[in-house]
Amino acid sequence: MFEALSSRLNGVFDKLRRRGALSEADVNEALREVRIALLEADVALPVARDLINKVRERAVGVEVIRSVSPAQQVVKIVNDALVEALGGGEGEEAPGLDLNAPAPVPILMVGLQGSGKTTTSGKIALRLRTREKKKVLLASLDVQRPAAQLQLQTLANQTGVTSLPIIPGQTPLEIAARAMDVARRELYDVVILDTAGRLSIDDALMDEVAAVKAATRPHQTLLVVDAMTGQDAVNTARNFQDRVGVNGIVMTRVDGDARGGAALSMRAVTGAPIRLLGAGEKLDALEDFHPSRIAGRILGMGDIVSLVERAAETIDRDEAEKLAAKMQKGTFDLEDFASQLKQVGKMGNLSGILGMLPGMGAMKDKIANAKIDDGMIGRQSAIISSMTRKERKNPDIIKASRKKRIAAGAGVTVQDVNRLLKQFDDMSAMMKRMNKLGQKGLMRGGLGALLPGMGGGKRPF
Ligand SMILES: Nc1nc2c(ncn2[C@@H]2O[C@H](COP(=O)(O)OP(=O)(O)O)[C@@H](O)[C@H]2O)c(=O)[nH]1
Ligand SMILES: [Mg+2]
Repeated sequence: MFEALSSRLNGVFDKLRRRGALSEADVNEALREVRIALLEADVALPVARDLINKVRERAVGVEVIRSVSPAQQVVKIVNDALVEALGGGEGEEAPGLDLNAPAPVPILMVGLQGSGKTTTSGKIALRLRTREKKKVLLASLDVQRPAAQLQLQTLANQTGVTSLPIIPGQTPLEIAARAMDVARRELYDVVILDTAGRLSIDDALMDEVAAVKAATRPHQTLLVVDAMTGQDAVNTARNFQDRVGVNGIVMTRVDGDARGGAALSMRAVTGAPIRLLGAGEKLDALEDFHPSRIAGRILGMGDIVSLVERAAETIDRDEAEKLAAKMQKGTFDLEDFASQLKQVGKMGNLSGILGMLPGMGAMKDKIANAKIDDGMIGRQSAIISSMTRKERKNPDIIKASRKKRIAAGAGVTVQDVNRLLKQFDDMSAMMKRMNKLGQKGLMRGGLGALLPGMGGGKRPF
């Protein structure tokens, strides 16, 4: 669905890549074109504006990475901004369905008529039955169209799951209550409640859906939207979010030639993640939504993105290796400590940098949980900055009066200075111990010692 946007953006970046060094004007010109491309793809205006601003901010401050061109870096920056707009980043990859609740887990399907609710209900049922071995009950609450309940029953037969027996004359609320009742008694894992749509948003529809939601307290309320409807899909989503409240979006008809902007706007407009994509009429045409893969599809420049990623990693690896060598020689001083802090601060994400070092896999999660406080890194850097060169090379000379001066210069307390010196001491002591363990252990311990609450030098090896 992103073909048009993709080829527009490709054009922009091709032009950019033909330049060597990029001036600010080059970047601005490229961003103007990216903005137009986004708007033409039906990305909501505020969303496009945010995305461009984010990219501009990051492109300006970008550090030059040797072995990749500035244009390539801009591609990577745009890629990352797209991933974020699509709801990705920070380890959030393919949210999928959330079924983490006591059985029977109710899933409520809502949306306009013809958006694909009933079809998607069947698709989800099939997936849950086959992939996750769940016992699924399908129930149609659509009493608007005479054939609607039969349509779901047919789908249920095709997918090999049970559908709630039809009792003519029941209201949607009565059907929902009966479905939950049957599910509880017959020990179903999941109940999918397929509601009636309308041609457009109206109060009766919203009230009905809201009443069903209140009565069944679904764990997932999935809004089904038709990607082909572009901006309208976004408006529909905003409406449903305001009046019913949804916690997931399924975008259907992505197999068509929709312009894709709706997908890019959904997260920003509704706050809810796109969880699944409908990519055809067949019952197995259901896909997980992977923000980074989608961004990759839009930009079509996966090779550049990974090139820049690798190059950025190399820099930090070089730096880390240099530090490790110093540690080994025993010449690691507070200046190196500061440079290590800077590296950590620059990466923003400690688990990123640590993850590159050998043997760090197991620690990564712990680190992610440790919640490194940016302020701490800033404070520590400030403390080291207000030392003299001599003090940094030889921390032992830092006694009470120097500590007072340093603390005042960095705007911290003497305790803060003491804490930093202690940390450095621990680290030095650990390095001596670890000299026996070889470089791999050194790098591990060196960086690990920076982490608050991880034991620093006291961590057993
Ligand atoms: N191409 C395509 N068609 C779809 C998709 N999802 C649903 N449809 C079709 O859209 C039409 C309406 O679907 P339906 O599930 O009845 O919509 P509902 O009114 O929301 O329940 C049907 O003809 C479906 O086959 C999809 O992902 N791709
Ligand atoms: Mg239907």
